[in-house]
Amino acid sequence: MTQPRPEVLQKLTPVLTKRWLSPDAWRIGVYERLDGYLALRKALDVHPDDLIQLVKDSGLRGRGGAGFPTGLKWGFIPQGDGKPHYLVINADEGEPGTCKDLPLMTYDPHSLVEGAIIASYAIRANRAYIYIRGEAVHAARRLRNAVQEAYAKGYLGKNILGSGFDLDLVVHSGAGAYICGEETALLDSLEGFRGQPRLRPPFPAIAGLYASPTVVNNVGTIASVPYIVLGGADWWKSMGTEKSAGPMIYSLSGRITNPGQYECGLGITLRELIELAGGMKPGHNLKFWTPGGSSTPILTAEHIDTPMDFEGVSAAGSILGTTAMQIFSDQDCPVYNTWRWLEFYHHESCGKCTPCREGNYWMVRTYRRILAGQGTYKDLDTLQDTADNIFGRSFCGLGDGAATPVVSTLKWFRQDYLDYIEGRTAPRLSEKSLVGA
Ligand code: L3W
Ligand code: SF4
Repeated sequence: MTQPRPEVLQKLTPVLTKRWLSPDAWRIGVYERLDGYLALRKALDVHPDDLIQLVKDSGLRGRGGAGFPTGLKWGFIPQGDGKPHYLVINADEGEPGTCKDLPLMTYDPHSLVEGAIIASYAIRANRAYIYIRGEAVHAARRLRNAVQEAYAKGYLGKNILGSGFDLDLVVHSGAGAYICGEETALLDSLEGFRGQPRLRPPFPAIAGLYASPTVVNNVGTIASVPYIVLGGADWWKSMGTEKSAGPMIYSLSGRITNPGQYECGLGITLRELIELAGGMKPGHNLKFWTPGGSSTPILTAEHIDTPMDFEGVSAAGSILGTTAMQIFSDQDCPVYNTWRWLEFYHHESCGKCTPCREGNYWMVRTYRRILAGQGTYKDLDTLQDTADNIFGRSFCGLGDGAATPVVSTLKWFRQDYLDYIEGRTAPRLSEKSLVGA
C-alpha cells in the first residue's frame, strides 16, 4: 500500500464524517457531548426566512445526484398558503456503487435528525419523513432509536425546546425498489401507492406529498445543515470550489487498496482520491470509472485529473451524481460490467413507459448474446440505436441512467465489444444464459 503524501492527506475535511469513528456516537448522550443539538438551539432563535437565506448563502447543493441549490428549493415552498408543508428525506440510497448515506445514518443518525428539525422549522413543516430503503434494516433501527431519543429529550414533538415549534418525524422503510429513490415515485410509495414516477411539473415544492408543498432532500443534504448553522456560510464555502461549495463524501469501491468513504472539499481529483485510498490494488492499472454511480457516463484513465465537482465532471462529459466512484482496472471488462448494470436497470424498471421497459429488455438480450460469443456487428448498431431512443425519451431518469453506460462504453471501449464479436475474447456467458433471454 502506498502512503498518501502529506499535502494530499490534508485534503481530507471530516465534517459530516467526523463522528463516525467515535464510539457510540449514535447514542444521544454521546452525540450531545460532541456538539450535538447545539445547532438546533441556535437555529430556533433565528427567523425561518433567515435560515433559508443562510443555506442559500452557503451555496449548499443537493447531495442526491442532481446538485440542485438547496436554499433555492426551500424558498420555492409557498408561505401563508394554508396547506400543510412536508419535509421528506430521501434515504433510499440504491444507485449502484453509492454508499454514503447508509454509514451516515448508521454511525451518526442524530445529525440527520437534527438537520431534519432545522430544515422543517425553516420551511414551516410540522411533519417530516425519512424514507429509507427496505434492505437497510440496521440503519433504520439506528434511526428509529435516534428519533425516540430525540422525542424523549424534547427535540421532537410539541413546543420543541420551548420555541413553540412542533414537529413529528416518522421513519418509513420502503420495500426495496430502486425506482422509489426517484423523488415522485418515493412520494407515491409514501402515500401507500405503487411507487411510480409522477409527471413534473408540478414539482414537489408546489404539489408533493398529499398534493401539498414538500421539500424532498437527500440524507447528505439535510445532515449538512447543522454544520452550516454552527459554522456559517463562509466557513462552508471555504471548502470546495466557488460553484460547488462544501465538503462531499466520496464513496470509493473497486480496484483500490482501501475502499471506503473519503470526505474532502468538492474539486479534489480522482488521482488524489486514489492516493488517499492507498493506491490501486497491486497489479491493477486504472481503465475506467464512474464519477457518480452507474447512471453517470463512465470516464477513463485519461480523466484521472478531473476535478470532482459539479462543473469539473460535467466538463469531462459526465455527471458528479452521487460521487459513487467505482474504479475498474485493466483486468475488468467494460462490456461485462455494462451488462451487469443493465440487468439491474432491467429488473428495476417500473414499466410505466415503453422506451425504458422494452429498450432495457432488448439491450439485456443483446448483451447476453455478445457475452456468449454470438454477437454480430449489427448488434453494436442496435445497442446504440436502442440506447439513443431511450435517452431523453423516458419518463424518468432511470431510463437515461440505463442507456448511459451503454453509450459511454461503446464510445470509449468499442474495441472490447469487437473482441467478443471477432473471437479474441473468450465468451463470459454460456449458451444457457440465452434461454429465455
Ligand atoms: C421546483 C423547479 N423544484 C428542479 C427540484 C426537483 C428535484 C431537484 C433536482 O434526479 C439525479 C439524476 C440522476 N421548481 C425545479 C425543482 N427542481 N427544478 O430539484 O431535480 P432534477 O430533475 O435535476 O433531478 P432528480 O430527478 O432529482 C437526481 C442522479 O441524480 N443520480 C443518482 C441517483 C441515486 C441516488 C441514490 O442512490 N441516493 O440519489 C446519479 O447520477 O441521474 O440526475 O428535487 O424537484 N423548477
Ligand atoms: Fe418507469 Fe423506466 Fe419509465 Fe422511469 S424510465 S417511468 S423507471 S419505465
